Amino acid sequence: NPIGVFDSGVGGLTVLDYMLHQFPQENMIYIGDNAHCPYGDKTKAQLLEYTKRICDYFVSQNVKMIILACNTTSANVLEELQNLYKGIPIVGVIHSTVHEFLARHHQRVLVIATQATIHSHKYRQMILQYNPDTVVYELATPQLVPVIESGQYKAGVHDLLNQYLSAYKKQVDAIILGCTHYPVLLNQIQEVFPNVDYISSSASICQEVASYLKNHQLENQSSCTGNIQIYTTGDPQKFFQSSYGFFDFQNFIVK
Ligand code: DGN
Repeated sequence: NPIGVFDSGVGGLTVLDYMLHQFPQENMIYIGDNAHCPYGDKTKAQLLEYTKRICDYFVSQNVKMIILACNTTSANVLEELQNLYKGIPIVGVIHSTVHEFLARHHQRVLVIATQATIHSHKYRQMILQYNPDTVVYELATPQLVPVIESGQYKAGVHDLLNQYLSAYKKQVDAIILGCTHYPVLLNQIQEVFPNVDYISSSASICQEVASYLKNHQLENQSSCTGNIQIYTTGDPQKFFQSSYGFFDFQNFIVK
């Protein structure tokens, strides 16, 4: 059975990319919900409506696990989805990202994410629950997802990043990229804000997925390469163009 992976758009491809490397034999279905992108300014009710539609589709495809490759939904509707789809394990990205952050023993951190993720304060709450002495700054950076989805992020993004981040220089020793779109801009972010450690919410999920598959004996034992299907609820051509340059589609067809 496949693993279902979804995001509001192309951002979750940064998660899929890690998953393809770590689990090359697994079948996966990716959905970018571009018809409703960005998710960052949506209400909880809207997020639940959109994500239920995607999960219903995954159920019809008999997925063995669902990955919310999206911080916004991981922060706002994860528990609701887990309660609605009890038979299927549903995993978000925030828990594993916080876990990775704590393992690096930093004192002061800046979390950048969408408005809906920042307003949930999930990162702050979870970090402080484990390590109450950490200084956690939270910053909504709502203009980044539209810039990344437009595919036009090479020009002008430096100024935008500077506006967002300059006040935090010398204040933190780590930055959490709390949106799965943001690794696309990692080089540009590092130029504006060098000499800190970066923790990406796209990288850390694989460990959690690996343990789950192993513990529940759900690993695909086949030695074949997995079957990957990539769908968007928006315009496939635009989806392909937005991700051109950071995701290698190889032989995948976007539908
Ligand atoms: N990639 C989504 C996240 O990690 O929150 C971004 C959501 C959006 O569409 N703004």
